[in-house]
Amino acid sequence: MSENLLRIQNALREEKLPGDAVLITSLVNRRFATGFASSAGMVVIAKEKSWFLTDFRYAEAARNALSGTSLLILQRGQKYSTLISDILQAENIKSLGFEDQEMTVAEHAALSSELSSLLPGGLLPIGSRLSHLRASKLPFELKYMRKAQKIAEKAFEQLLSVIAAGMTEKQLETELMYRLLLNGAEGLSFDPIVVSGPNSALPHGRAGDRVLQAGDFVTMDFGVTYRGYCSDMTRTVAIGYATDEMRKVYNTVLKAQEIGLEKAKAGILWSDVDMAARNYIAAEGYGEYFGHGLGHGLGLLVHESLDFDPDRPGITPVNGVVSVEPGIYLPGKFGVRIEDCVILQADGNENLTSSPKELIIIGK
Ligand SMILES: [Mn+2]
Repeated sequence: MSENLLRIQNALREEKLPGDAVLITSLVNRRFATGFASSAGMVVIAKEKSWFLTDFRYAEAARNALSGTSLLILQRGQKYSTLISDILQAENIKSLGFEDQEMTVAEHAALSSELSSLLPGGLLPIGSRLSHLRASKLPFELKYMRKAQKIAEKAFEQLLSVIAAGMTEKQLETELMYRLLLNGAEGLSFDPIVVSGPNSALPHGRAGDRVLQAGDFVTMDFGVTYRGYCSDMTRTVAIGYATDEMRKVYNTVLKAQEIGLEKAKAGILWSDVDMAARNYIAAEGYGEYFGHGLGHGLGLLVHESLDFDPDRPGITPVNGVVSVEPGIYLPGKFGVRIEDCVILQADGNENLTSSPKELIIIGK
């Protein structure tokens, strides 16, 4: 049985999740609870039992993948609420938690009209409690995230001998995506960012037809999934040469990242880590050019909450995974971002990222 399903059942028993049972409707939390990926389905988790509901398309795969969870297959024309009603009655479930942050108003209205009469204790919103559980990773999850990062790094290492003046951002992006998949990525954690020259001042710009040329910075921000778990990394390289200003900005970002990496650990306020890196960039005169957060949690999603305890907002979790990615973006000129991801531990962190960070000048 899935270890995360047991965590959810413990949370129900300890009343950290409201209700006699919880209904999981989102793709990410279905996968979190069961390890099984499907575009359609629901999971009902009670304190001792659980049920995976899906349709014909996933019946065979779910039967092979799931253990310790009962599988219920929707018949054609049947509604999920019919299967859920059967469970509620058979198991004497009187109150049901639901993912209020992952549901449309219309879906909630339908669920409410179909199930409320069976639930004297009500349909209870669970807020962000499953994302709190997700924030602190289990050993198997960390293993998948290390693997995802290794795949990305291998692709990046290969890409360094491919990048050249004369190719377009789009061509470079294609070369990157090809190598990510060839090296074992299950998928991409997000559409890569490949931006060059003045475009590198756009933190979330997309690759276009611009041709790489000497004197450019090229920023590449990318990640892959492995068994559902995401990696995320950013490197900025120069083409041909780098001016003194480019070197100064690059080294400022690198030093800010080192400050963040030095401070990142579990059990502290993440905002303090952010502030330490930010203060350094401001002291170097670039404060107004670093307008985004220092980092974000990641896991089954590439952007996840780092909060794991509603009573201690902003305090970092043991075995939380977080990016450390300062950047400086000078409009119309260039930008630099450097991103590693680390596993937070009580006494520091484990850096998942080992790709080099000294300034690489391509074709020099
Ligand atoms: Mn990131």
